[in-house]
Amino acid sequence: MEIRSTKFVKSAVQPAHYPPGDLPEIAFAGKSNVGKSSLINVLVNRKNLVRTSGTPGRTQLINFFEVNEQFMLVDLPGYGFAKVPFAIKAQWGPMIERYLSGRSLLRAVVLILDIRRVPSDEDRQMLAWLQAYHVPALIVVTKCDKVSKNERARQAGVISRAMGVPGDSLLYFSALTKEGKERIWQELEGTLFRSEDEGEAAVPAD
Ligand SMILES: Nc1nc2c(ncn2[C@@H]2O[C@H](COP(=O)(O)OP(=O)(O)OP(=O)(O)O)[C@@H](O)[C@H]2O)c(=O)[nH]1
Ligand SMILES: [Mg+2]
Repeated sequence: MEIRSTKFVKSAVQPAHYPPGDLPEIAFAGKSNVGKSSLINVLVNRKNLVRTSGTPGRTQLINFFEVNEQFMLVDLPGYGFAKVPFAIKAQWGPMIERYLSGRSLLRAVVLILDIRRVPSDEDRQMLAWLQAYHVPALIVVTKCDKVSKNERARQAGVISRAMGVPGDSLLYFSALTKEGKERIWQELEGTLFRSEDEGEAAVPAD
């Protein structure tokens, strides 16, 4: 993917505040501090388009970023961080669920998991939501620079079993080494630019 332009468009909580227009969207979801914002920055070759932080729970709104005036990348607030104030946590579920269930421009969600962790109930809940709303999910396992090849293979088994997905459907990534970046773009481009009527080509006209 050649990145020609990127810009922050806006933050939103409610549908009325989502950006107008008709650009297709890819959203990024995952536990707080898992590396969602870092993944977006690597994908668009920017160090700081999206703010990253050592403090979990930094991203608390839905943030929309426009790429190449062609599509949007959407950074969703992370879940599962205990120290986020109650009022924000209470707002989180409805905010995310409204977006996932009602955003017709949403083409896919990248669900990000930490290679070192066993997926949580919230990770599984997120995948279940996506399946319930028929949103294609791409599972990216990140922070791969932090484990050995053996550990990676072991964790791949743990993660695929916990999520109930085939092991070979997981994509591996590291924001540090940028491993996996091109592969993730290939998947995203396929989702973003697949023509509307593809798949119907084999059906006879009459
Ligand atoms: N070693 C390593 N560190 C990473 C990687 N990805 C992210 N980090 C670090 O993990 C921390 C959190 O990264 P963010 O990208 O801010 O995570 P986030 O999921 O957007 O966090 P919230 O917005 O708070 O939910 C930062 O200190 C990053 O530098 C990675 O692939 N490898
Ligand atoms: Mg973030």
